[in-house]
Amino acid sequence: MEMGTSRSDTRPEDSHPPERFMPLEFQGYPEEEMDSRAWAFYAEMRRRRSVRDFSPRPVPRAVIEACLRTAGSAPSGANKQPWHFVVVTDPTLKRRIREAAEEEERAFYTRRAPEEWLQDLAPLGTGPEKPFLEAAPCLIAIFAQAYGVDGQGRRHKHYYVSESVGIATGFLIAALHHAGLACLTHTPSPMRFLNTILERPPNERPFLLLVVGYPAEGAQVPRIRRKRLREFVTWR
Ligand code: IYR
Repeated sequence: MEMGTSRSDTRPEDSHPPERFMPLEFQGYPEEEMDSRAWAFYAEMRRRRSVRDFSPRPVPRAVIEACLRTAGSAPSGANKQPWHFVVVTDPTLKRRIREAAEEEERAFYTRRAPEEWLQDLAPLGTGPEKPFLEAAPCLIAIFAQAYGVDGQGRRHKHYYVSESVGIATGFLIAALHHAGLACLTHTPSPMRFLNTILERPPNERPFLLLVVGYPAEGAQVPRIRRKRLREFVTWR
């Protein structure tokens, strides 16, 4: 051993493993500013509406990617991030998705849906025709990974998958709206056809199809009523 180098220099506890914790970067605000920020965010979010009538105007890829980064920042069970997003802009793929979705929707509207469900949908004016799946410039198919698969094909567990993917989807919808895009949460059911068309593996289950773009000129949306705060919140 060289002079001046103590034995402890080489002991494992003195080598520096990567630290597991780091200081939180937290941005706090004075209460008045908290209040105005919270109200400003609400004012922006309450303008969001589900849009079914899209302009063909293409959407900037960089904007979609930034919004997807926001989605990918969502909390998830054991930080497994059990989601995959397929961004579809290819007209042929969009047409195939429309055809497959409309087939399921025809079965839904003519046979599968109970009468009560059809009555609940009537005010929204939906039906089996889904022209927006071709008209909109961008579809984002969101997949939930029931389990993970590593490079060697070994499976590992994912936790709270629906909760995690639901939260990431909420982040994405908020980010798209904030960026100045419109979207529709579309759920053809069943939608396993998305695995075939988009070539996704069996551990991934289609969670939601987001239709993304700009509203068509003069787009109309149903008049809806949102519950008042006291109808959906209880303080104890
Ligand atoms: N998936 C069908 C039916 C539908 C179901 C619900 I719940 C909605 O809020 C809207 C539509 C469709 O997309 O038409």
